[in-house]
Amino acid sequence: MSTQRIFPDGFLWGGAIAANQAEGAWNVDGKGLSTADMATYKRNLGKGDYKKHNAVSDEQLKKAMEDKSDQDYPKRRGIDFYHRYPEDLAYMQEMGLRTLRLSIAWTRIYPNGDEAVPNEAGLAFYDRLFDEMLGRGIEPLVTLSHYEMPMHLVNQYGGWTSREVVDFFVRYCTTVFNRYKNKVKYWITFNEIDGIVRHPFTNGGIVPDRFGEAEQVEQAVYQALHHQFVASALAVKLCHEIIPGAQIGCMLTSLLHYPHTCNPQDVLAAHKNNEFNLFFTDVQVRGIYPGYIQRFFKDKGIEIAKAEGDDQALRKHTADFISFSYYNSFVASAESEGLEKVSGNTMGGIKNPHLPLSEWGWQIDPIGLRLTMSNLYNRYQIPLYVVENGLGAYDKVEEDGAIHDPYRIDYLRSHIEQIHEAILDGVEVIGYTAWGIIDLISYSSSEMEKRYGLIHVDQDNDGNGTLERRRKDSFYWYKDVIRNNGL
Ligand code: BGP
Repeated sequence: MSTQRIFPDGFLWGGAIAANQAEGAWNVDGKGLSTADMATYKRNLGKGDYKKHNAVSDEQLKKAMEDKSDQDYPKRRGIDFYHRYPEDLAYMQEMGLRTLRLSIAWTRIYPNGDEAVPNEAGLAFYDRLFDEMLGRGIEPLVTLSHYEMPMHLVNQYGGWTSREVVDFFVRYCTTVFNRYKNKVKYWITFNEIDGIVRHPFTNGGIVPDRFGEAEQVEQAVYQALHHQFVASALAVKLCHEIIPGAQIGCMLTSLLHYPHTCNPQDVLAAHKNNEFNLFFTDVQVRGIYPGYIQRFFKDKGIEIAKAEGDDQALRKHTADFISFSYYNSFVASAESEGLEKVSGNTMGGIKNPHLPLSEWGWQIDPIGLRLTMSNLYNRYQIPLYVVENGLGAYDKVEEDGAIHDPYRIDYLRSHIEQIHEAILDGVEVIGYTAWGIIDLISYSSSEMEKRYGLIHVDQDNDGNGTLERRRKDSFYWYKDVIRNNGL
């Protein structure tokens, strides 16, 4: 069998970043405060031991809102993409990227979220950015909401628990669709919409302390999620109306679970986790709340308040494609007591003895990507888009300035191989955007030194550094992959 893996013509090779982790310039040109600007870290003992300081109480939020510095808030700094994007895009063009996935910060367009008139300076920034991309032959893939929302909407309305936020989001979408209709043809509604279950504040603007008991938080989370589902459906509708020919997708965190053993109880445990992971695409692609989730709500006493027309909107305005992130896989067991766990990371779970771990304890599993693609495609039969995949690792800059990252090349190569396998199986794939194509602030730990980039950025966890950009070995490797349209 030939080992050469050639991808379909027009396959969109690319990279991915997000506004809140890259732009910085948190208080520039009229930008409002966002939930991402609240994210800080607690430093504990040393390397890799920065602990996320979750915003869960009003007290913590008040402190963060009053703090006007970016000292303890790495996402406020980002990598200064806001000012350095021409240089960054020049590197990406050199690499041959056909697309770049990025997000619009809602707070640049509507600083508070509920204004009647958008902020022109914010709109103008994305005009310049998209023009620069298009001029360099890089197609924008734009996420409307990537882990951030205006803080004002959190404080005045309760984040996505409020129905009114749907209207504000629709206003924001209408504005950006109209403004960028000649520049952006690929859109994504909510980044990792399933994440609200794990991170209510980041994804939903929900401050858990305001709800008291865990059950009430859960009730709030699913109500907020319903509002996001509806907002996503309305964004699909608007996008199709305003930008003929555009494609707009949903976005899922792939959380593939394997059974710990062939004991049917373990198989069932894995099945349930996998089914739950697909609940989010069932709503956004099939347009229904599936039976298994209705049962889950019933068992938990969760009741979703729906407005007239919600069910119809969900059913009618489904996603054009499914985009997803894939980093690792998991293990499920009916009885997890006594089993070895993966530690030192935010993903957690039972250890899979067959898989190596990243430096952050994420289980590296390329075949899991193929399985994910097969599962999604067989279930929904619409195109897939791999919009996040990559390895977070410590990198070392050698004296001559070189950065040798064979571990990252291995990771990317082995995952791209599996995408190719899926394509041979008939799975339709629009493209692949490697996460953190340029080093940026980690979402989960707010660290800078958890690096995903193929382009290095000289900045440490505390914000020290020249911000100078450098090509890593993986840069040259990916450039070859793209030039050859495959491996
Ligand atoms: C996804 C997010 C990204 C990104 C990535 C890597 O969940 O959509 O924003 O950061 O994970 O995660 P981390 O930065 O925590 O390593």
